[in-house]
Amino acid sequence: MLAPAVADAREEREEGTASQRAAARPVPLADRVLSADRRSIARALSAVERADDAARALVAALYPHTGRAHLVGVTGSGGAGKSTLIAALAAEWRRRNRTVGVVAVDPTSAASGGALLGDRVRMEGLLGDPGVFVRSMATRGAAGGLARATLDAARVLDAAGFDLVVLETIGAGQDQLDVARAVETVLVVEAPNMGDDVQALKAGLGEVAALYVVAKAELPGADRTAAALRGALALDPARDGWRPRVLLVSATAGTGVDALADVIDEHRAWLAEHPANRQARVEAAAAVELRRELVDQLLRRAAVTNEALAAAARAVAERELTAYEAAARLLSSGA
Ligand SMILES: Nc1nc2c(ncn2[C@@H]2O[C@H](COP(=O)(O)OP(=O)(O)OP(=O)(O)O)[C@@H](O)[C@H]2O)c(=O)[nH]1
Ligand SMILES: [Mg+2]
Repeated sequence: MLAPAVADAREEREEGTASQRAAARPVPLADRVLSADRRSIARALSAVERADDAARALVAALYPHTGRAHLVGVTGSGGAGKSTLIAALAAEWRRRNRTVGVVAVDPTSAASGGALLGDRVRMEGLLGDPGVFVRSMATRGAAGGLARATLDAARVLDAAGFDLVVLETIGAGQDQLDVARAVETVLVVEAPNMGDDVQALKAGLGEVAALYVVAKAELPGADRTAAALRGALALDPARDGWRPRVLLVSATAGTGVDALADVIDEHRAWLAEHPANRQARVEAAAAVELRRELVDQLLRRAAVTNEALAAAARAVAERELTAYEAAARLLSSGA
């Protein structure tokens, strides 16, 4: 991600100092996040990554102070150019005097190690900027799952007052889709000639994507990829009145970034002009999140372990039990 190694190392160091000071300065962490104290933001993000009880209380305290930031989801397959694009966008937003928080979710951490060095160089100009906060989260196996950790991290940055909060997620799994549904503006990044231009639409992202970016647009094939996307979108009309856009951006050549920033603003303005639309979306996302938490809490209350769940799934797969029977047994046995 955008120099996560650098950003994390720095924030973690600062975090250590903050906890040493905590005893002398007993201001609740939530209050310090609200006053945009960077060390406290870093601590809060670590807490939501751990997803422990303290994190629940923290997020509850911050929650009434969220909803101001423009939440932007950036998704697409590995290596499509998401992080580089976000770095370029962040620089553009800073030129427009807007502050930016970024959360990059990396469920496959080790795999993208190669991109980190380059990102570090690209992000150098932003690293000392108090108007930018970058955090990468390796949420593989995070308690409570990727979607919760990601959305809670966004809430921390929202409450801390960042104007834009960008969530970078890879691919189109259920968790990523849940994240995409919960943000306001979803941007799908495609690289030229990846051969899967229409995959994003098939994977369900078409339902939520406000815009498609063909990244690395200076490379040959970018126009064809854009044309293929436009063709696919023409067959897949806007569901809610907003017609998804296709933009060509080369982050390295610096072309198309300002136009992209404009369209992201335009989308938010459109949402504001269509409050019923926006409300339906917010409520749908809340329902998804609530259902996930309910399942989580019910499983915990019934003391259903992952092992018991796996064993029950095997029994269902082997046709020893129907899923209905297996669920009833798990709930009654407290396995
Ligand atoms: N030619 C060209 N290369 C680019 C551009 N943007 C990114 N790249 C390169 O594409 C590779 C992947 O870029 P990233 O920004 O790390 O892509 P990503 O989608 O964030 O990757 P993951 O987070 O690992 O999924 C890197 O080697 C970048 O230098 C661009 O505009 N033009
Ligand atoms: Mg990335």
